[in-house]
Amino acid sequence: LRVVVLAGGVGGSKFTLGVREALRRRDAGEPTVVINTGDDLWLSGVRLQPDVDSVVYALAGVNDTQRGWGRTGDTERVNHQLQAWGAGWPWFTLGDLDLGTHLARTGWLRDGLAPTDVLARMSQRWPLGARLLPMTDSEVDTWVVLEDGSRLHFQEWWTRHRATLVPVAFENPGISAARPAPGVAEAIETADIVLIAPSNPVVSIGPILAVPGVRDALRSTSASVVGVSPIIGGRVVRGMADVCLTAIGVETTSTGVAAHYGARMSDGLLDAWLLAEEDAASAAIVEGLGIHPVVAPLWMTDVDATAAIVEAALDAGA
Ligand code: GDP
Ligand code: FO1
Ligand code: CA
Repeated sequence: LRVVVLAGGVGGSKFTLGVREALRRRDAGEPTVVINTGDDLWLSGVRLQPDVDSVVYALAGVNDTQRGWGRTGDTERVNHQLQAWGAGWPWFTLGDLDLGTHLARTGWLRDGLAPTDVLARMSQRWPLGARLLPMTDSEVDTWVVLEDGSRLHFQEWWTRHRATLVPVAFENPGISAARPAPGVAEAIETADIVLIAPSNPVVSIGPILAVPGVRDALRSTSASVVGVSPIIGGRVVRGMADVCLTAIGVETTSTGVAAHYGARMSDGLLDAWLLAEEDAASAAIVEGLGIHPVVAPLWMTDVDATAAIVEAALDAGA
């Protein structure tokens, strides 16, 4: 079964673990995961790719599940030195093990490898059970526009200010000149099903959809496109997606996000949408949008629970 997942970081990683498990149980091969690179930034001379690293570390089983990012059991000896030099950002932690990743990646980039090839190299270290692709090989970092017109990198807005500065827009400068990374459009066009992970619709899924060519591939593929709500009972499960959704005029509800992605039959993307049991009453609204509603437990409490969500999504897309 040719499954493509559009994913961000923490939510995307958890979901991807469930997709891998569900396909293993069906002996149906490995998923292709298209990962958001809008979180990426240059810091202290190294290139960070937070969502890419979240997915790699989670599939490798070496992710810090408490913090939701970085390596489990990491230390901060080098970070203390960076802070002592006044290098980098005082509010941003670069773990020692994590720095190994950033140094390896930055070295390969300086050798002329594209991010797609860097990720292919990284994927050889552990048996990840999935094919990982960045959404694009161009640098298209996400920047947050504030009410006074000032702008700051998404990572500063989130890690320094915890999304407390009111955003009015999110931008990925240069994305209009970007192209899907090699293999991305083809994977979507030849897929049997495309799953939109319950990631942040604005800063995780949004940049992926904003890469010229991705939306066209999603609209022209014969695959079913099935989305999973990141909102349960009118609330985000974690993070700042509510702040992001409000900034772009989308209500923080399962139906609001479904309407934001839109129905394939009316110039949008979705064939089906998974709503949590807490939102079952809204299924009729989703149906009214021209999107097939599927009510299911949507708490990704562990791999088994997530695999069950994926089974419901695969059945919806069959
Ligand atoms: P980030 O890049 O690290 O912010 O992670 P993502 O964008 O991939 O995922 C963040 C989103 O995942 C948040 O909006 C959460 O609401 C959502 N999320 C996290 N855990 C769960 C869960 O158990 N179930 C569902 N449905 N969504 C979840
Ligand atoms: N998130 C934080 O809240 N504080 C940090 O100091 C921090 C460091 C960090 C280093 C590498 C990396 O790949 C991710 C890191 N994150 C940190 C998470 C990062 O902000 C993620 O982009 C968000 O969690 C959203 O995906
Ligand atoms: Ca992210």
